[in-house]
Amino acid sequence: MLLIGVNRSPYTRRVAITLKHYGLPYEQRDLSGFGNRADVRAVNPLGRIPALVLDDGETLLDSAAIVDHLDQTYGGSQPLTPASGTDRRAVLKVAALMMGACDKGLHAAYERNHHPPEKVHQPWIDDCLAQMRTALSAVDGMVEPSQPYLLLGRLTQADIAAFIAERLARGLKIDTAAEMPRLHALAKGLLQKTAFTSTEP
Ligand SMILES: N[C@@H](CCC(=O)N[C@@H](CS)C(=O)NCC(=O)O)C(=O)O
Repeated sequence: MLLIGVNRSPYTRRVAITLKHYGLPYEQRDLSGFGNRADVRAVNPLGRIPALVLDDGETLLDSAAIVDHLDQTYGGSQPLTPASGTDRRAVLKVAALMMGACDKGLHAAYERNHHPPEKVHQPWIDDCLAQMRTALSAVDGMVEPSQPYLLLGRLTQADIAAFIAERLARGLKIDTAAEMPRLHALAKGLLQKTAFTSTEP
């Protein structure tokens, strides 16, 4: 398999961690959505990373669709997203909150990075970061400090999404150690695992 994207993208890293967790061999092309527009659009007409090119040449787009495929195909009896029922809904809910938090964080970053200074609208940045904070705080409230994982007593896509969102938040100067200390500690613990360490950008 070929993963298109850089791991400093939270969406790409979500896929990279999933591939590593399942022990799947893959190559990676370190392309970024803004830095390598033509190359990325050749793979994904929307111009976004990540994309995953399967061994038969099929290309999957969007981290949610990619991890869904990986969980279904390689998850066996313990997929990172449970196949059905309340456990599946619980994992998908946390993943939705955390991936949405990443979206809001990136909207805030794009406002600053893609506008001339006189056109940057600070209230929009503040609003996006406030939404990111409330989503992170909600998940912080779900962390049981004595447990290494959020749900089901094992690693799930909820943990992976929480991890990448916490990392992005820190990159955006949100002090997660002070504001979301349980989530911060959970992410620190996850970084002991090879799938997380080996995908550091
Ligand atoms: N919903 C998508 C979001 C992907 C996304 O926004 N990727 C960013 C990089 S972090 C990107 O390629 N942005 C370029 C652009 O939107 O033009 C996913 O989960 O894969």
